[in-house]
Amino acid sequence: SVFEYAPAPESRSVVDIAPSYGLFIDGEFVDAADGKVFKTVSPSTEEVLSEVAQAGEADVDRAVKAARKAFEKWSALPGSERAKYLFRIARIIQERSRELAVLETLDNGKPIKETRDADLPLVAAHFFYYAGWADKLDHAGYGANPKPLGVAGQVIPWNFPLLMLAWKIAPALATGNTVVLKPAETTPLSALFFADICRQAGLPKGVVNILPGYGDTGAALVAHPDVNKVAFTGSTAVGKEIAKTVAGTRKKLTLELGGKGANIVFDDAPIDQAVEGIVNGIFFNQGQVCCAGSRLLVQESIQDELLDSLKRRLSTLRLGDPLDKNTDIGAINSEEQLARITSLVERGEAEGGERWSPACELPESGYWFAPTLFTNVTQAHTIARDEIFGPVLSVLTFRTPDEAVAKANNSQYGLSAGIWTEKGSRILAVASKLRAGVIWSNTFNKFDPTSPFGGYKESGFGREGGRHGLEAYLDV
Ligand code: TXE
Repeated sequence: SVFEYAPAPESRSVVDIAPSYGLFIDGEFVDAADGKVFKTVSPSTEEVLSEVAQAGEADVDRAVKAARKAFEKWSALPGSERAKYLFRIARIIQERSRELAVLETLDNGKPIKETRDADLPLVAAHFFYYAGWADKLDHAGYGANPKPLGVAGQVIPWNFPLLMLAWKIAPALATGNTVVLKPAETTPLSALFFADICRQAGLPKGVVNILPGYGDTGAALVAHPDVNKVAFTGSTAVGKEIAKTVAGTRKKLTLELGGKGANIVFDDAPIDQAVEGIVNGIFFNQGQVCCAGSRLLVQESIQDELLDSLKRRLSTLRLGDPLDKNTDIGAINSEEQLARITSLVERGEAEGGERWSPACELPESGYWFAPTLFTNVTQAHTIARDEIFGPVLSVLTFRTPDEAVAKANNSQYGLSAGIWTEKGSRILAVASKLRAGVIWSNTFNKFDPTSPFGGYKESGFGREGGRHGLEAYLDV
C-alpha cells in the first residue's frame, strides 16, 4: 500500500538534530529579527535537543508578506501542478519517516510505537489524500472553480506536532492557499524538518513558512491584517481569545479545541475488545488527545467484571523510554502539562474520587505520570467535567441507554464518543442522540484522512479532513 513506509526506527542516531534552527521564511532558514532563541527539550530526559529561533512580530510580518507574494503564483497554478508537489512531499515524508518518527518521539515524549505506526503513516496519508483533491476541486460539490482564500495563519499544539501540521497544511496547499504556521513551543522540531522537506520537494519559496515561538507569536499571526484564514488547534481558552481577535475582520476561522469524550460500554459488549478500546481511548499518547475517551460510562451490571479486566490490562502496560519499541506509555510533553494533570488528579481525590494506578516505577528525570483510574466519580466532579489531557480515566455508570446518552451529553464539550455493543440498532440509535463530532463504535481513536473531524459546542467549529476539510480553505 502507498501508506507503507520505511522499516522500524530503533535509535536516536537515525536522526541528525542540529544544535540550532532558524525560522523558515520565503524558502530560507533565518534568524529572528531581534535574535531571540529558545530551547526545546526532550520531555523523557529533560535533555536540551536544540536551540530554535523565536519569531516576533517583525518576523510574522515578513513571513506573511512572503506568503502573500507566493500566493499569486501558487493559486494560479493548475491543480494538477499543485498536486505534484503534494505527492512529492508525501513520498519524501514516507522516505524520511524513520528520522521523523524518532525526532517526534524525542521532542514530544510519545512512544516510538505510536509515531512509527500511527503519526507518520497518517501524516503521509493526509498529504496523499489532499494531493488527490488538488485537481478535482470542481467536483468537490462546491460548484465550478472555487477560489482559495489567500494566506492561512495556522497555530498548532504539541500533542501531534507533525500530524496537526499535515491536517493544516495539506488542505491549504491543495486548494491554492499559502501558509504561515506556528508550531507549539515545546515541539518545534518536526515542523522545521518539514520545512526542509518542502525545500527538498522544490516547493516554490514562500508557499510554506514556519515560525516557531510562544503564544505571543501565535497571537501576532492571528491578528496580522493580511492573513485571510485562521486555523487553530489547542485549548478552548486560547480558541476563545482567537475568536475575539478575528471577530470584526473578514478572516475565516476554524477552531479545534478540547474534549471530554465518553466511551460507553453496554452489557453485551465484547469485554476484551472493549478493554483494548478503553486503554487505547485514554492511554494513547498519554491521554494528551483532544478526542480521548476520558470518561468511561459502563453499564452497571458489568462494572465489576469490566474494571477487573481493565486493571489487569493496565498492570501489563510498560512505561518508560519512548524510543524503546516495547514502550506503551511515554513521557508527558512538558512540566506545565504534568503540573496541570497532577493538580486535577489531586482535585479528583479531594472531591471524593477513588484513585487507582498499577504498580509502576517512574523514571527519575523527565515528566511522567502513571496510568490512573478514578472510580466513585459523579458527574459533578471536576475530573468528570474538565479536560485533563493526561492518562487519567474517570469511571461512571449507567443503567439504561437513555441514561448513557444523557450522561455522555452532559458536557460543555462535544468532540468524540465511543459505543461498545453487539447490537447494530443500538449503535445507530445511541449515535444519533450523541452531541459529538466523531463517534466510534467498537473501536476508538481511529483516524482516516477521508473522514471529517471536528467538534460541537466548546470543542470548536469547522471540520478538518475529508471533502469538508476543503471548505475551510475555499470561497465557494
Ligand atoms: O494549549 P495552548 P496548552 C488543551 C489541554 C491542555 C490545555 C493547555 O486541555 O491541558 O489545552 O495546553 C499557541 N494566540 N489542549 O497551554 O496554550 C501555543 O503557542 C495564539 C487541547 O499547550 O492552547 C500553541 O502553539 N496562539 C488541544 C497552541 O496555541 C496561542 C491541544 C496551543 O497552546 C496563544 C493542546 C494566543 N493567545 C492543548 N496562546 C487539542 N484540541 O488537541 C497560546 N498559543
